[in-house]
This record gives sequence, C-alpha cells and structure tokens, in this order.
Amino acid sequence: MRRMKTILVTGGAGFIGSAVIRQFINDTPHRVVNIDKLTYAGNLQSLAPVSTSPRYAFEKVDICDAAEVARVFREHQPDAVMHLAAESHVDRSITGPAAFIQTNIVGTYTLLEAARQYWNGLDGDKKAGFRFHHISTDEVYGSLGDDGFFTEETAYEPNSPYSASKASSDHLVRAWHHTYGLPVVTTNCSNNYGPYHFPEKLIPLMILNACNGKPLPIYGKGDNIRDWLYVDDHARALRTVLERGRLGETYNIGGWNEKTNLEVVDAICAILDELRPQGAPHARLKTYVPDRPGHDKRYAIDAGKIERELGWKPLETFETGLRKTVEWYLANDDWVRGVTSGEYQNWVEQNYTNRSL
Ligand code: NAD
Ligand code: TDX
Repeated sequence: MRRMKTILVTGGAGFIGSAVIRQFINDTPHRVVNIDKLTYAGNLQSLAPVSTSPRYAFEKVDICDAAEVARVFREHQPDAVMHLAAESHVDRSITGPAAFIQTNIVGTYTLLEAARQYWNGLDGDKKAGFRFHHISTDEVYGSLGDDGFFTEETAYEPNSPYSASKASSDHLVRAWHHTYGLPVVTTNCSNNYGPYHFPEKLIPLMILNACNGKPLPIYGKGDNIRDWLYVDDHARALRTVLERGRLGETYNIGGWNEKTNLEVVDAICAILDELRPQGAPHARLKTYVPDRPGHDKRYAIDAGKIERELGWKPLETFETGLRKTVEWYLANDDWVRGVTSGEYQNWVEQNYTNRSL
C-alpha cells in the first residue's frame, strides 16, 4: 500500500499491537487508529516512540462496546482493520476464563458486525480494498507429538480456555467471510518474544526474575516445546499479509525455532551471566513448580505458505533476537516499573502463592 491509508488496530497498546503500530508509523506513510481498552496488559508507554506523530490516534474503547466501536468506524473511516485485542495469557484463562469469552469471542463478534455495517456502506475502491485482518495463534491447532508441524490444513483442537476462545473467534471471522462476503484474512502465529513483552510470559518473566535474584519457575519438567518468533518479524509478516494476502485465506507465521522451555531459560541465564556477572550463575535460580493444567506439549509451525506465496521470512535467529531482548529489558527499567506495579502484582500474589514461588 503506497498511498496513505488508515489502519484501525485493536489492542495496539499490547505487546504485538504496539510493535505493529511502531512499524506503521516509522516505516510507512499510513495513519493508525489504536482502539484499546487498556487492561492490565495495555500500556501506552509502549507507544511513546510514535505517539506524538500526527498519523497516530488513540481511542480508549472496549471492543465489546458496539456503539463506541461503530462511532470509531464512522469517525475514522478506516481502509483496514487489524484485530489484535484479546486476553492473551493461558494461565489467566485457566484461573478466570470469563474475560476470555467476553473479549475474544463477544468482542470479535462485535467488531465483525461493526466492520460489516461500515463496509456495506462503502463503495468503489474503498469498498473493494477494505480488509479485516484477524490475528490469531497456533494454539488453536492443539498440541503436537514428537514429529510434524502445524499447517493451514491442520484440524482445530484447542485445549485451553484461551485457545478455545481464539478458535471460536477464528470461526466467526471465517463465517463472516463466507456468509456476508466480508473481505478477511487470518493469521495464526507461534510464540512471540521481544521488547515490551508483559512479564507474565515465559521470556520476560525469566529475564526479570533472574535480574532480581528471584526463582525461575519452570512448569513440570521444562521439556515442553514452543516455536519462537521475534515480535518485529511477526509485525512485518502481518503487514505483508494485510497488503498481499489472498482474501479468505489463512497464513501460518513462525520462526522455525523450536526450543524446550529449559533451553530457553538456560539461554537467558547464559546471556545474563555475561551481561550481569554479579548474579552469575543465574541458572542456580531455576525452580521446578507444578505443571500448568492441560499443558500443551509441543507447538511447531510450518511457515512454508507465507514464504512461498508472499516471500516473507524471519530476519532474526533465536540467538540474535534473544540477546536483543535481554539487552532491551536491562536498558528499560522505567517501562518495567510501569507494568510491574498495581494490578499485576496483586494477580501474581493471588495466583502464584500456591505454586511455590
Ligand atoms: P497482549 O495481552 O500483550 O495485548 C492485548 C491488548 O488488547 C492489550 O493492550 C489490552 O489492553 C487490549 N485489550 C484486551 N481486551 C480488550 C478489549 N475488550 N477491548 C479493547 N482492547 C482490549 O497480547 P499480545 O501478546 O500482544 O497478542 C496480541 C494478539 O496476538 C492476540 O490476539 C493474541 O491472541 C495473538 N497472538 C499472540 C501471540 C504471542 O505470543 N503473544 C502469538 C500468536 C498470536
Ligand atoms: O513461569 C512460567 N514457567 C513456564 O514453564 C511461564 C509463564 C511459562 N512456562 C512455560 C509454559 C509454556 O510451555 O513456558 C511456555 C511458554 O509459556 P507462555 O509464555 O505463557 O506462553 P504460551 O502459553 O505458550 O502462549 C503464548 O504463545 C501463544 C502466548 O501467551 C499466547 O498469547 C500465544 O497465542
């Protein structure tokens, strides 16, 4: 997309949404409207590098609020929607699934209906060019054994309340395309990591706990496998799919980076031993805690389709991306302090006291 367009990003104050917005403002001529409710996971500090741009606008709106979402469409007249707003943490979905049903399912439905009404009222090029891009996860495919990869044809078998709510949202998006002709594309991505990642997720939690001399909680035996992708590579993939993805298609996005959780934790400890030798060896903090209920064993994405059709490939290796990530957390104390106060701390205290932390 060369001429200036208006992209409506939901969940833009979150980890991946903020990376997408920073790229749009820094690397493209487009205008971005960020719709975010600012839950515990939403942080406007993550947008500080771009928020003074005249091409950036913020709307503090809950995607479940149909009237407000309709107003945003009316006022901003977007050319595309990138839908990232969600409750995103598997452990929280186990202790409190209600918010996941509400935001991920009801919220996606509300947004789809608003987009459909708006799109129906468009004409000409604006109508033909409109896109609804739904951002989803590889967790909808369930869990792999020792072999094989998730492809776009893999059957849905979600196992957690989080992945079931994301699978539901994928199905709604698919139905709005088939039934109403809404021009949609969907992407399913593997585990992201990188700067501005909320420290309830494995990688930032381990970095910050290790820096503070706290235990590094490893669920079960630490042999579960995740397939890691650097967040800026994901954001670039999303922009590629939005621009050139075929309507109604799904694209899997992944980094070909399978690691056991223990390998990830050991790699973080090794980088910290080098960058903060006063705490070495950080691996002494590893602590085995009871497993996550229903813990998926292995995720691995076959990212062949997006590479073949759209020419996207990750730029970072796990080694380069992880080092950048650790360096970022060491250099960004202010951001970390901003997200580790208040509600998050209360949640950690209430939910982890039984997990021998
Ligand atoms: P995140 O939790 O960091 O951010 C979610 C954002 O959505 C927050 O800013 C939050 O305030 C906002 N939000 C939540 N409920 C809302 C509501 N009702 N209305 C408006 N805004 C609301 O999540 P993330 O890691 O950036 O993930 C973004 C998307 O990508 C999600 O849809 C997630 O399922 C998907 N995804 C994430 C990963 C990953 O590894 N993080 C991998 C694949 C897919
Ligand atoms: O303290 C921990 N100890 C631990 O062993 C945490 C937080 C996690 N783990 C394990 C569980 C997983 O096997 O590490 C792995 C990664 O855990 P998370 O960071 O919670 O990610 P995951 O459950 O794999 O889900 C993530 O990837 C897919 C995102 O949170 C989702 O939003 C995304 O869809």
